[in-house]
Amino acid sequence: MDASNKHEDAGKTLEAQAKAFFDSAPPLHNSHKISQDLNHFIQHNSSSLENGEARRIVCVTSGGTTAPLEQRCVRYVDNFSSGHRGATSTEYFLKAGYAVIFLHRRGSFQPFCRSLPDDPLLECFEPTNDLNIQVREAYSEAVKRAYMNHHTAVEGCLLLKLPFSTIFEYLQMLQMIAISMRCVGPRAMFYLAAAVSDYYVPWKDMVEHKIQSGSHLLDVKLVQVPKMLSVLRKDWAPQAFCISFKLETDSSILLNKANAALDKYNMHAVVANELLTRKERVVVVTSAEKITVLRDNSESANDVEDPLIKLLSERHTAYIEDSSR
Ligand code: 9Z3
Repeated sequence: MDASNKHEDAGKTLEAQAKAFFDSAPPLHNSHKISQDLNHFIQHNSSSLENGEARRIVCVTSGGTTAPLEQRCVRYVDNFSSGHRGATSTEYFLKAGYAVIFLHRRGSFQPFCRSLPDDPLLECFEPTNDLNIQVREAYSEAVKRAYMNHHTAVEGCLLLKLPFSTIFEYLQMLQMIAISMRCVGPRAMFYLAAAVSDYYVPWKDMVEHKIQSGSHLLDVKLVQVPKMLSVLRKDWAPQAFCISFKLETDSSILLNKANAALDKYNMHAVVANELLTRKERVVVVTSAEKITVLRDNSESANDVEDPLIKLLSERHTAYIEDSSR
C-alpha cells in the first residue's frame, strides 16, 4: 500500500473501512449453504423449550486466522492459537444448555476430541485377524465418549461447525452469523476467542502467483484489518452479549490492554489471558470488576473453561433479564 492509499484509509470512518474490506474480499465459496445451515440452526433453536423459554445461542470463535500473501496462496502470515480454548469452551457451553455455532480454523482442536491422540485415525484403531478394523482397547472409552457427545450435539442441532482459514473467510462468516443472530436478541452471545490477524494484504494489492525467491529482501506491505468488534456491537448484532479476549505475553500490560479493549469496542466483558498461563488462569474484566478465574487443580480433568463458562453464563442470564425490563 502506498502512502496516499494509507492516508485515504486512515481518513475513512470505520464503517467505510469495513465496507471496503468486504467489497474487496474474495467471495466465500459456499455462502449459500452456510446461510441455509445458519438459518435452519437458528430457527430450530429459537422455538421454546419445555419451560417456555427459548434456548440461548452462542457463537464461539476459535483458532487463528491466516493472512495470505499470494492470491493463489502458497505462503501466509499465521496467528497463534491451537483452538483448545474454543473447543473446550464449546463443550461447557453445550453442558450449560446453549446451542453453539463453532466458527473455527480448519484443522484446529475440535470439541469432544481433546482426549484423543494427535493422529486418532492411525493411533486409535487396529486391524483384526479378518482385516476389519476395531478400536484399540486403550482408547475404547475415549473414542466412544467423543463419538457419542459429538453425535448427540450435531444430530440434536445443538452444534453447528463452520470452518475458516483466512481472515477474509473469518470476517465474512462472522458477519453472516451476527446478522442471522439479530433475531435472537439478547439471548445471543459472542465469545470471540479466535486469534484474528491484525494486519493483512488487501486482495487487490496481492500478487496472483507464488512470490519468487531470489531477492535478498521481501517487501510486503501489510495493512491494518478494520476493527470489526466495534461494527459487530454497533451494527451487526447490537443486542447480543459480547465477550472478547485479550492475549499478551507481558503481564504488566495485560489488564490495561483488556480495559482499553472493553471501552474501545464496547464489549460486555473482556477475558484477559497471558500466553504461558492461559490454561490455568484468566481474568474477566467488566466495567464494574475484575474477576480472576482459576483452574481447579484438585481434579485432574478440570479446565479453567469450566468456571469461566459458569460465570459468563450467569452474567448472560442477568443481561437477558435486564434487557426485558
Ligand atoms: C485468546 O486470547 C485465546 O484465549 C487464545 C487461546 C488464543 C490465547 P488456544 O487456542 O489459545 O487455546 O491455544 N484469543 C484472542 C487472541 C487475540 O488475538 N485477541 C485480540 C487481541 O488480543 C483481540 S481480537 O488484540
